[in-house]
Amino acid sequence: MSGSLRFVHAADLHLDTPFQGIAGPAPGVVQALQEASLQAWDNLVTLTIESEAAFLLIAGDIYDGADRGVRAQLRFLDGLRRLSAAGVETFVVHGNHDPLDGWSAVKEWPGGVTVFGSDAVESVATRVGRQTVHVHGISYRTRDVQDNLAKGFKRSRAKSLNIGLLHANVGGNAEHASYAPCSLTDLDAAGMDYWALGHIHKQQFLREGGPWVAYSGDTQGRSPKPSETGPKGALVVDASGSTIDSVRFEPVDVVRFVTCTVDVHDVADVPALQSRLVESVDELRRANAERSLLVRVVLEGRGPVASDLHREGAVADLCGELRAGYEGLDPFVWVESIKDRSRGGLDLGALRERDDFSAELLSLADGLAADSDVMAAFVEGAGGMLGRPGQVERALRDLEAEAPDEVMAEALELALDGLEREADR
Ligand SMILES: [Mn+2]
Repeated sequence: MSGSLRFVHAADLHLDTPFQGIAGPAPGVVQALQEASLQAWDNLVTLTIESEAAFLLIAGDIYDGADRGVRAQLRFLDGLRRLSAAGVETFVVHGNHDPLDGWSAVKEWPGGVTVFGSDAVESVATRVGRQTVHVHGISYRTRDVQDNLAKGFKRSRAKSLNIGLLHANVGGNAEHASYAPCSLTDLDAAGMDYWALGHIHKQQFLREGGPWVAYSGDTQGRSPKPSETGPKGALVVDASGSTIDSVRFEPVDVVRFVTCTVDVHDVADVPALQSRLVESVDELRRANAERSLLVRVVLEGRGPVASDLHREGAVADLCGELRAGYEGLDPFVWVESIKDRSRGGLDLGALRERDDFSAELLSLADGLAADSDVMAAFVEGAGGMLGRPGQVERALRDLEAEAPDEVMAEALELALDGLEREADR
């Protein structure tokens, strides 16, 4: 198409990232994870070249830490050289994970690479065919930038494509640190046609046109957290003049974190649950073909199998069986963990009507549930009473900062389950 141009927007490469929160992976999985962020970068370079993009935008956090490793830097440079040799320009800003005050092994960049400074927003004009494109950007000088950097951006010329390249928390996303905080209104005021943002790892569009405001997300998932699961990649953008025609997501990730949620309400027993899990994981494999998978299984709902799962070691054994079933596959499947949030098939209504210890326990819990502050204090106090604070802290952290009422519900369920099982004997 004459008069049109294509570019690729990526961010948060976190090259050589240490992976977090993954329970005891097999050796092959560890190795694959160590390579994953670097391979995702290679894939991004290939995607950019093969899609015949004119330039690549990288919106910060190329490296994971300010003390960037040589391995990550050499791999990054290698990709930039490939882009340069293919005639593709690259525009880079640095973010909170890789501010300019960090150490750099690279003193000279290949031709066609622009690294924006941190003193003020810089504007670079580049020719793409018969069009001029203005890319505006600014890097973090140091990790903790609290200035509203968006306010320094200003459109260059009315008719050409204007792009803002920035690493920032727009709109106060509470799940991410509030670096370079700004609002959508600040971004609008700058008069850009496209905002290429980095920092938020979940791909999202804050606005689809007038102007486009996009987070590409990170290029490789890093943990089982919700913002790190699912396909990870870059945005391929087509524009004509100052109009954005289309924006499409392309995955470049190598290992994908996925969540397999199963409701146990109609699962009769442990073997039935195992079959159900294999079915669900196989479905995930089909949906994510060609990617290695790190699967977190979450069991929820109320059903008879829950009390079997609450037995010592049951969940760990089930996890081991699942792992064994997927051993030796390429791309691999690794069941990272099973989070058991299932509840037994207890009839709480009937239980409340009784006149025994279970009923009294439930009544005590109902009383606590009436006041959330009292409940929170109780949960904290109960942890201290167990006398092994380290272990309790770990257990509570494992509940992933669940609200006190959820911790309470789980504790109550376990206690009632145990009491009822004793009564059955
Ligand atoms: Mn990041």
